[in-house]
Amino acid sequence: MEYFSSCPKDCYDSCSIITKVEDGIKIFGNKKHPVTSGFLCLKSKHFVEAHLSEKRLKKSLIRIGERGEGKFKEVDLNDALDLVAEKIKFILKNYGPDKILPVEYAGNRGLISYNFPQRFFNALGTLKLNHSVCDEAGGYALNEIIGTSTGIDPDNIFSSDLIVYWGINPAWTNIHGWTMAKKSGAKIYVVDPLITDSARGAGKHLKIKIDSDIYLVLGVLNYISNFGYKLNKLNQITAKYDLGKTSNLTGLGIDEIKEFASDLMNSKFPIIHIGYGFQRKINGGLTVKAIESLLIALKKPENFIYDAKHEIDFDYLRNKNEHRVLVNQANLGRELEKLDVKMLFIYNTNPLVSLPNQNLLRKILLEKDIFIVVHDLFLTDTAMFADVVIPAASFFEFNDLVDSYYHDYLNLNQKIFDPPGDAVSNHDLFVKLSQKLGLMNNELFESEKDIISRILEDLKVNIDEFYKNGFAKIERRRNKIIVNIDNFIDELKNFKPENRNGFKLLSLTHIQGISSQHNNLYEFDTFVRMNPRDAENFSIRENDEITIENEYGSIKTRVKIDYSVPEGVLLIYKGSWPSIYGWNVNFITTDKIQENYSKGTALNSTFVNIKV
Ligand SMILES: Nc1nc2c(c(=O)[nH]1)N[C@H]1C(S)=C(S)[C@@H](COP(=O)(O)OP(=O)(O)OC[C@H]3O[C@@H](n4cnc5c(=O)[nH]c(N)nc54)[C@H](O)[C@@H]3O)O[C@H]1N2
Ligand SMILES: Nc1nc2c(c(=O)[nH]1)N[C@H]1C(S)=C(S)[C@@H](COP(=O)(O)OP(=O)(O)OC[C@H]3O[C@@H](n4cnc5c(=O)[nH]c(N)nc54)[C@H](O)[C@@H]3O)O[C@H]1N2
Ligand SMILES: [Mo]
Repeated sequence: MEYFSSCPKDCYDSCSIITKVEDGIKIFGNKKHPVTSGFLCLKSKHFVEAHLSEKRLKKSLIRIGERGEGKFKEVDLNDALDLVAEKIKFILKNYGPDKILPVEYAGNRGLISYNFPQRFFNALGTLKLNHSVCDEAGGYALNEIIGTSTGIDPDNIFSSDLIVYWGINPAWTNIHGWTMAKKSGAKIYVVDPLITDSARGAGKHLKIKIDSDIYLVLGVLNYISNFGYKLNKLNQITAKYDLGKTSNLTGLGIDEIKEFASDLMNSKFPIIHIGYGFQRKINGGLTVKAIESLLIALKKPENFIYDAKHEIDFDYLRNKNEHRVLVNQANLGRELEKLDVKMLFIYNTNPLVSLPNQNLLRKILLEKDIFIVVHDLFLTDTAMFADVVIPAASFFEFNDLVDSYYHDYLNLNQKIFDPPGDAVSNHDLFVKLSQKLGLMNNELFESEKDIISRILEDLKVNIDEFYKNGFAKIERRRNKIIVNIDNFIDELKNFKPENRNGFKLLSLTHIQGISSQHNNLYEFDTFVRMNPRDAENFSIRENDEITIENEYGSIKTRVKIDYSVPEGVLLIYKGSWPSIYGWNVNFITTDKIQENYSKGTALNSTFVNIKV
């Protein structure tokens, strides 16, 4: 039998998958899907393995040991939900709904899996998480400077003659977009201080000094102003950045900068794909504005890719409640320190791996009297801290629709198997909880099937085609572009580059994992990578164990000497599970936030020292 699945992971590509169930389960990329185009990425290697894994949770767990110790007893789902419902009722009665915080994110981006649970929390009027650990700052920046963060449809890549990947490693994180770009025949630039696989595969790698992107933009703006591409209000600032000065500040050659600027001016259809990893810095939002200002000067402000919104009725999916108070995700430990929260309800996310400043977050969870519920497929580090753990279904076990923040195809995800044991989908969990709480609102009980029909009807999707192909193209939500560079100019005037002693620590995305997911199923890369010159200066050899420390904490790990990492920078991949490897990079990442950019994370603005 063949089914349509859809990758629901937090990734640009949102692939349409053909799942064949004969002797076992095999997955393939849907050949008809224009972005998936018949192949799947390396991380999909673990999807079937994760679904079938012996490590999957099949029973609910109730804590019997100390918090974090990982000692639980197995109970029936019904008993676990009774306990959770009683606790919620108690908190509602004695303290009020604003003492309950759902902590959730994009572990499953299915329209139902991601949004339906919010109907429950909206009905109760609980606190709400401000999702700020990923792309928030850059999105906010784009909205401020041009009124939208939704750029152009990547189907346009085939019409482009110049594609700039700025602060993104698409050969790893957006492999289908990268493949499209390579096929298009366009000249490809990668702007990155590291020699990534994308940099290796690009026509031109601008190996910029770390955190010097704003200078590159100012230098290019200065140069192209000679050819009539001007942002008049910026002239006073850009005038100071001639080619010589820009070359010094960025480490790029004068000819390289000139060639880049000329290519941008001469291109009929340039596209700049602005990445996510590099905007997780103190000046991240501002850098995104700077890159966009280049497109404004070129009179092509819409020619970027960042994220995408579609004409999907999210208010219907979540049943909006505008009165919920926001709690920031990127510095959750500090937020919980201030607030008197009584319950965390955690699903679709693994905060005790993924959030910065783990030492503080864990300390608060150990010290404060907070009841913790976790719904997950595995006994993650977060689940180890729970009072109640509920087993979750895999995406082969429920019906859903999956959109993309990159392309414009909505994918079908069909239920193929029943969940094992007591595992429940996000949808079914919140239906059951609503029943237990005696809630009456109809929207809390709407079936998967009805929600899917309503969304497809709303979007005017041709149903026959959709079920024949497994996907449909839908409308991108377009806001009018309204250029406003006034704030940007003020910020540039006050801009200070980050300067501190020690190494800059980048924690980046690995090709094989998907954030922390599946890192319990294979040997995760736990090396710290450093430049050979730095290693020599500290007399460090390959595989030596070193201590990396700062004001947030310290970790010990082994070194890989790697010339693709620039001097003065250390690189660790995100996502290792402390319960398996004893540490994770977030024990030393900063929980500083970009205050004026919707409190977006600055975790890649971490400075560390090393001890040999
Ligand atoms: N295989 C795989 N794909 C994924 C994911 C995954 O876990 N695995 N995760 C998904 C998610 S959640 C996200 S957010 C995206 C992230 O996708 P990306 O943004 O591609 O990921 P990062 O590796 O965090 O950062 C990208 C690049 O920014 C560069 N960079 C760092 N500092 C600077 C700088 O000062 N200037 C410039 N120009 N560049 C700099 C880094 O060297 C790095 O190569 O990927 C998604 N796709
Ligand atoms: N140091 C450092 N930290 C980072 C980053 C970095 O670059 N460096 N990147 C940040 C970024 S970009 C992101 S997006 C975040 C991601 O961080 P998280 O939001 O923690 O994402 P995942 O690690 O993918 O964890 C998702 C969890 O959801 C579970 N899950 C999957 N499907 C379902 C489901 O259907 N139902 C339920 N209930 N659970 C499910 C998975 O098993 C997994 O435990 O990490 C951030 N943290
Ligand atoms: Mo992300």
